[in-house]
Amino acid sequence: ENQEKLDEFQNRIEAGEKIEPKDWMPDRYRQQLIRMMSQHAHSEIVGMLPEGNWIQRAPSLKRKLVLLAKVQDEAGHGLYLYSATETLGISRDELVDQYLYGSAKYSSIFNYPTMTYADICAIGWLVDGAAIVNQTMLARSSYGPYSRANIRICKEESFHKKQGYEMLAKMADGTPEQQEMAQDAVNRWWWPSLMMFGPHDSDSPNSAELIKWQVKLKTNDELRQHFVDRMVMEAEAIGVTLPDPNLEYNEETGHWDFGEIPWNEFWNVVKGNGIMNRERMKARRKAHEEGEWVREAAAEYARKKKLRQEK
Ligand code: FAQ
Repeated sequence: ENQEKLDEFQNRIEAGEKIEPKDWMPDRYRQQLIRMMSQHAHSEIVGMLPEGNWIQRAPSLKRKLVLLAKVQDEAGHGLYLYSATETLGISRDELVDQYLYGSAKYSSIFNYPTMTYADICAIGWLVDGAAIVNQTMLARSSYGPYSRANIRICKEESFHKKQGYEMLAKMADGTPEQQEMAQDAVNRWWWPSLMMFGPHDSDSPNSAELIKWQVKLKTNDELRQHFVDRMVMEAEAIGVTLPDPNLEYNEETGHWDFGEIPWNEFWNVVKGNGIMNRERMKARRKAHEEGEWVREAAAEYARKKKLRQEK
């Protein structure tokens, strides 16, 4: 690639301009975006499973409506993100194929089981909370379509987080059994939510390049620290405890220090060996395969409609 073009591209990035689909971009920028945006899209789609598991067992009509709306929003996020990824010159079929039958990743967090209804509360608070921290940053990303998709996603995620936090607060203020359920869910989801931000910066091969191109504006560790600082306050406000004996306010840095993340567990999940990895993939493949007739019918309808219009 010609150095002049690369320099011009870098200057545009540094001037804060958005890169749009028809603009020139380095191949590597395109490949990195396809990797990251499709991983994000797949995560939204697979992320419907842990919560979908509880729609039929929601404790009240109100909770059921809220959860239905939330899960439906995740589907919408997946669809905007697939469309945004397609602007980079890859088809939806290829993306789905890489995800269901190839080696594309999705977020580690969705490979944990949802054991009680309190898990739905903890997911809203912690998982959507982590997603907002990450995606508010991505809403300023240099690639226009990704940035705009994240602006919309964050608006919806804020509602998701609020509903989770509100439910968890209610449980934490409920009967002793409810309090125990709330605390147990927080204990199980805390460390996996910290892992959502990815490996430490020193072990993150993609960060330097993504930051140079302002696809990411902050590093994995910076975002994780921001999340911890915020969650410590929010946990205290509703009377739940974060399961880390090493959490301690550091006067010098002005941040909360925290204990060692179980990285072995993280890499094990990323490699496909988490508790729910196999089941999640099986459910997604089944849905895709059983939905084939719907895709065929839609394509056939589109073909006939076009023929009619041409007459
Ligand atoms: N899980 O070099 P880095 C949601 C992989 S939120 C699995 O640091 P990078 C909302 C990484 O891909 C969740 N794999 O990578 C919701 C790379 O492998 P590769 C989705 C992970 O890109 C809430 C390798 O490790 N959000 O869905 C993870 O600089 C509730 C080395 O890592 C996004 O995807 C992980 N946690 O930083 C839905 C946001 N972390 O690909 C339903 C967009 C790292 O080279 C219910 N993505 N890996 O083979 C990002 O911000 C970034 O891609 C990171 C990783 C931060 C995930």
